[in-house]
Amino acid sequence: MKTCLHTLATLVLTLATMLCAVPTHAEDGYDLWLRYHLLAPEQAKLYRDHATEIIIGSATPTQIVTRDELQRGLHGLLGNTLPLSDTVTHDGAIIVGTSASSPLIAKLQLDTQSIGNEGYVIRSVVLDGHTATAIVGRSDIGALYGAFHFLRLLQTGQPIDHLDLHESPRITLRVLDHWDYLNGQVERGYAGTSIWDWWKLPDWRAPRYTDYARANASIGINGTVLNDVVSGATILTPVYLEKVAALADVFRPYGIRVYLSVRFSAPIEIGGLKTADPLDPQVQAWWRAKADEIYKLIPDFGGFLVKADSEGQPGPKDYHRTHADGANMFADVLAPHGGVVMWRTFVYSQASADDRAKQAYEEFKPLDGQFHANVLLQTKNGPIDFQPREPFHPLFGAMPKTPLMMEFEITKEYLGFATHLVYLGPLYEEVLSSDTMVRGKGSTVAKVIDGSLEGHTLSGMAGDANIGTDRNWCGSDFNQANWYVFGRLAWNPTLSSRTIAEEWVRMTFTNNEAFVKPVVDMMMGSREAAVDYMTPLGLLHLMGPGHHYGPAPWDASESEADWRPVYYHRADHLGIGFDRTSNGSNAVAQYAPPIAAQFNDVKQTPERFLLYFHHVPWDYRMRSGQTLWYELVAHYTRGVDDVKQMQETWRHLDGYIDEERYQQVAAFLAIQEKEAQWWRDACIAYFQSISGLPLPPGYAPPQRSLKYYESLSFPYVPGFSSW
Ligand code: GCV
Repeated sequence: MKTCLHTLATLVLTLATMLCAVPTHAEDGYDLWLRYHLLAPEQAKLYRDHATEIIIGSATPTQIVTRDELQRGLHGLLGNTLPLSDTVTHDGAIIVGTSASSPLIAKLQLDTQSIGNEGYVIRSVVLDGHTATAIVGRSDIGALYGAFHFLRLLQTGQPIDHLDLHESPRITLRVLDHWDYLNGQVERGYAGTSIWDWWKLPDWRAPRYTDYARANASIGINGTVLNDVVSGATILTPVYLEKVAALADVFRPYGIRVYLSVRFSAPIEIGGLKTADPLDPQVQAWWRAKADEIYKLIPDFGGFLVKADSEGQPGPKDYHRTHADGANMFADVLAPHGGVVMWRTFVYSQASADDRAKQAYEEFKPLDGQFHANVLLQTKNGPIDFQPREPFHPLFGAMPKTPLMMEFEITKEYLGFATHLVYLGPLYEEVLSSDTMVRGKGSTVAKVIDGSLEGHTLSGMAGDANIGTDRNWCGSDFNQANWYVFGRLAWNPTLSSRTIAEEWVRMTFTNNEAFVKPVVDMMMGSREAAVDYMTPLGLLHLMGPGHHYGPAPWDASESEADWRPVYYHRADHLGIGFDRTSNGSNAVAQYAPPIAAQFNDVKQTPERFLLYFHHVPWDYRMRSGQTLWYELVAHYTRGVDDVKQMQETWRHLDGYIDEERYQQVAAFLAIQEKEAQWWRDACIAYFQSISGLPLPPGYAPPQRSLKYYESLSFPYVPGFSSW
């Protein structure tokens, strides 16, 4: 009888565990990583003693959302609603807030000097004779961030009984840039239309705005630029500013400030002036009045993002002024209100280009020291344009007197749109950990942008968002990881992308080790796979013209030379690659001398950047001993094989997660495989037509003719139209 009962109990426990591990209902991905599903019973049991009641300091809007998030999270994870309390009545209280707002926290006398205004301490304490967990910030926002961290510990199955965590962000401005238009289109958006329902704002504040704010706050994002950098001046009109103010109200409790992209020529377009010259007193007065109007509506408005003198956008050069003249005009009108200017360095003019890669440096480096204190120069991670792989931008480290802000692209404009599984963590990490050598070894890009290398207090990281109206926000479940890793690295750019991937997998899917490990491995290899099947060995910008979908290495149809793939790969019958050495465009000279020397020497250049810096013969001997042609074919082939391997991995994971998300990932991997094959075959067919070389033995020929690949056209690619 005893054995029978024992067997029955084991059966019930196993069944319960299975039910918790494998959701019985379909999921649509809406909850992102804030998916507070019931933990396995044995895990929940461990936590329950440390989560018995919630005590907040005062009922400020931020403390209320903090309390609500804790209640919601703990209810979901542990299955019971935690009572709210004012005093510690028994063991296991969670006390959250600041010492200014909570006498209980004040009593603890925790040292919060080092955590800054947005940091927090999470400490296991004894208070009034009871064990408790204190989540303490110097501001309400710090405490909110701490609460999200505490929930993450439970979501990822970590112990919470002896906590002593101190965290603070290393970067001041952690911002999402939305490339959203007022008509709902999203430039380079692959997840539906804009989540901002401008038409119904300010009266209808969709619940989704709050969920957006929760998701961002959970990873420390504290700013959002609502509109595209090229979206026109209408956003600055009173009708739209009211709508912007409504969004700012929703985001405020979550510590998220609103910013706007502004059009340089707005004083002409909506102000009735004849000029937008930044040194014209009337223009300055117009912007000053506009800034005052905005701050009246939105007292914590963050500031302006500006794309000027770039890709046809108006800017100070129209008036023979410099970028510094332009940026400083905005800086001066924002400074009295505490706002900043994020001035983009993504500039190139086709007229003067001998090498597009050099232009931002050439225009901005001489201006170092001329920008006012509240200007940041927002610089893309690489010198070209968010390619699957580029070396780090030479401006990082080159302007010691100016805060340089990182711009990463989260939306996968050049990396397979929504359907390719490409985790961008390794790309971001590769750039952030690159050594600029400007102040000797260890002068990493991360230290440039967090301000520590040159002692800047203002610092920033922006990510071009991949968010839209799709139910799963990002067009695919795995794309959510790219939003997540961006936020986590903006908080701390030295974190490892693997660690972040693991956190995300556990929170988004399951803690089951049999699932976590292979999925993290798959994510970590996914970016290299995409580089291999799209643009290996330092190639870049081989995508279809304008829309950037699929391969078109043959394309020379674009109006501007440096929008054409042929401009970038420069393949001819002798060899391939862009000579940026001292014999070529000399772009290498923009790097610090030790790096320049390395990139200038074909033998020292890492092979992943080979064709970015060098034009080399097809029979050039690679480190493997094989020819360049052989390696090129091998990389393209490996990329496809890697995707097949990802599919295989995923096939083994059926049953670990809900069917709905499982099936969509499987279907998208099939699309990725098809497109990876297309990329490989089209590129090999084209490069073979140039090199005239036979395929290396053992490598399959392209499935279709070059003519076929060249004939493909795609008039309705998402994320791109003639605007
Ligand atoms: C917002 C690339 C993209 C454009 C984008 C531009 C930029 O050129 O293709 O869509 O425009 O970068 O970052 O300004």
